Order: sequence, then structure tokens, then C-alpha cells
Amino acid sequence: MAYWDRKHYHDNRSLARWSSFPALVMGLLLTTSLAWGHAFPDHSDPRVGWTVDKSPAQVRIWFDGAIEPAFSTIKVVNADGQQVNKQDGRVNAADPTLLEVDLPPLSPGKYRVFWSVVAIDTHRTEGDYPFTVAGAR
Ligand SMILES: [Cu+2]
Repeated sequence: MAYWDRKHYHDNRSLARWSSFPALVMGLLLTTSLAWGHAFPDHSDPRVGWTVDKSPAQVRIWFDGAIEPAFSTIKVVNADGQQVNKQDGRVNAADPTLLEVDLPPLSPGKYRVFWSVVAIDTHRTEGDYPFTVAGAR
């Protein structure tokens, strides 16, 4: 089953750092950093693709490493693509691997969570995932 729909790229800050190095050295460094860089999601609440009975008060995503609060974002949109969270998301003050955003009461329907984070090594990863709020009809 498809788990996280995610991707990763090196942003300008991390590329600029190595731009004066010979290509071979740069390649070696990037290869090395790929082995331990990047923060990827580990698990979330609501879980990926799940249908929940009640509107969740928050969406929370736990990553496999610490992320930078200043460069990490999360938002939730409805089936029409409209953002439903009223305030910006944040990195949890007590847990630097947890990205979270508060939600108002959600109507039954499909929602999608978009996240973008920068790990402490400046590598950015981003992606999105769906969840559904079940409704009494
Ligand atoms: Cu990277």
C-alpha cells in the first residue's frame, strides 16, 4: 500500500554551501549526506489514509529527526482545496520531531494534509497525505 506521498530536494542554502567545491568532492559529500540527512515522517495522527469517526482537534506528524521550526509548515485542506486550519502549524516546543496544527470542528468529508520541513542539516522534505472524517448521514 502506498504510505507517504513524499519527496525531497536540496534547497538553495544547502547547495550554495558546496558550490565552490570540485564536482567530485561535492558528489562525495552529497552522497554521504544523503545517507544521514533528511527528516521523513514516521507516523501521524490521524493515520495516513484513515477514516476517523470524529473531527480531530489536531493533525500531528512525527518525524524521524528534529526539524527546524522556522522552515517547517503544515496545513490541512478540504476536498475543495480550501485551507481549514485557522492558525499556522508549529513544531512542538517539547518535541522537535513533532509537527502539529490545530483544527476547528470539521464537517464529514475528505481532507488532505500538506507538510514541508527542513531537518537540522538544512535538507528539505515535503509531502501530503489524506484522511477522511466520517459523517452520520
Ligand atoms: Cu537532501
